[in-house]
Amino acid sequence: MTTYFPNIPVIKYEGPKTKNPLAFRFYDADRVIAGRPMKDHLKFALSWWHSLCGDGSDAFGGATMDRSYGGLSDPLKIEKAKVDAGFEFMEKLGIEYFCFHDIDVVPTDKTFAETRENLLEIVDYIKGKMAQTNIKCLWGTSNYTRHPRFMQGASTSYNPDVFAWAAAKVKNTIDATIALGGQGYTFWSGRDGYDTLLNTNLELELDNMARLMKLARDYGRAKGFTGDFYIEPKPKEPTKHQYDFDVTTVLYFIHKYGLEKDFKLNVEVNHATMAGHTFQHELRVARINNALGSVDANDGDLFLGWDTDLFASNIYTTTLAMYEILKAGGFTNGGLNFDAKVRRSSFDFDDIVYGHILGMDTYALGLIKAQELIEDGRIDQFIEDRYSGYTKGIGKKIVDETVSLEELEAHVMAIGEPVLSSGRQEYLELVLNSIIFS
Ligand code: XUL
Ligand code: CO
Repeated sequence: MTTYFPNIPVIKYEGPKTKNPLAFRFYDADRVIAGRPMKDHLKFALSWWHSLCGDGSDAFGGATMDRSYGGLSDPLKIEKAKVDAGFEFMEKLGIEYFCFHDIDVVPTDKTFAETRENLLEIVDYIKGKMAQTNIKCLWGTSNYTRHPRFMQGASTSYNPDVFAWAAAKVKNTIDATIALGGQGYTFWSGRDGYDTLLNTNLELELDNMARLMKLARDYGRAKGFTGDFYIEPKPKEPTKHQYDFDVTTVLYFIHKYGLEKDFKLNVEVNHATMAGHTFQHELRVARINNALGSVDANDGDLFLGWDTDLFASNIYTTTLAMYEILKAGGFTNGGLNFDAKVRRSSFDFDDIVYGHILGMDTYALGLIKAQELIEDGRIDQFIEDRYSGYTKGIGKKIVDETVSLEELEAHVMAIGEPVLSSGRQEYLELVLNSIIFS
């Protein structure tokens, strides 16, 4: 059998002290943390697009990576080789899920009817591989950035024929996702946004964006899809103002259009920082609204500022992220999808392996540290104590909404100036450091 990663053995846990680059330092799949094995907390997923399709090209230059899979030229053979390579990769790394776009798995230069046929053929091929492994589909999505017909948006295009194209693609991708047993379908807005309001009917575009989501929901449910629909926030790129700006904006949208029973958030690290938020902020907002669905696990480069999709290497980010995910009760249908790519200069196939080992270890250590943070309890206790005024007296009346403005005025006259206590940020950062570095 052809191997695409001949230098790569099955990657095993060897512990933090190992010097073996092809081993995990922290990811120990079956180690139980807070009552569940690490692999169930983390639910790592391969992103088909970055790892199997990405060729290193960027806005400034062409491909640096050979993705012909051994010099193949027949497009369908390449797609099948990608499946073979992807499954070999996932088995060697112990990754149990994958995410895909429609255009990641089929040749992209065909008619709509040919593309649909190809999709059915490749889905069957993937199903065959799935039957021999325990690898599952986390979620599917449709791409509407690549083709020029979507240059002015997909469901938000001024042109209803473009809306129809977007809808037809969504239908086929939902069919493929259901066929693969996927438990999620993600909407990432592509070019749904605007560059200037001088040519844009903002109200109609947002209404239409919701209309396609309602059609997708009704179609998916009618076809027996029981998983979650996700919306993935992103503030900009490629448009100046993407409609799914951040978690708060998407929550407003979900509620305005009555989508809250079926739609959750797929929160991406790099998109959070592009919106001027920490990843923890975005996860917290999703969590307190019971809308945390899944995560695109990457990292941004704060100096560059654009969507760099780096593999995660920042333990602070992953510790505070896993803290939010643990507090949310963990993933149900969602997981950690590596929407991350190796740098353009890391052009060997083996670099994708190092990227995933880095990302998996960074999230595994984040999980370990997040659980230590929770068990340590000092930060949670600090917050509980800080707000304890709301559990008694006038504070409780405010929370219970049994107080009037007159009563609050009388309270002020009785107490004079409030007695404040320190927010202790530096102390809390010291506690966080002491846990991360212990
Ligand atoms: C785009 C992005 C996509 C989505 C899936 O910035 O993050 O990879 O995650 O379409
Ligand atoms: Co993403």
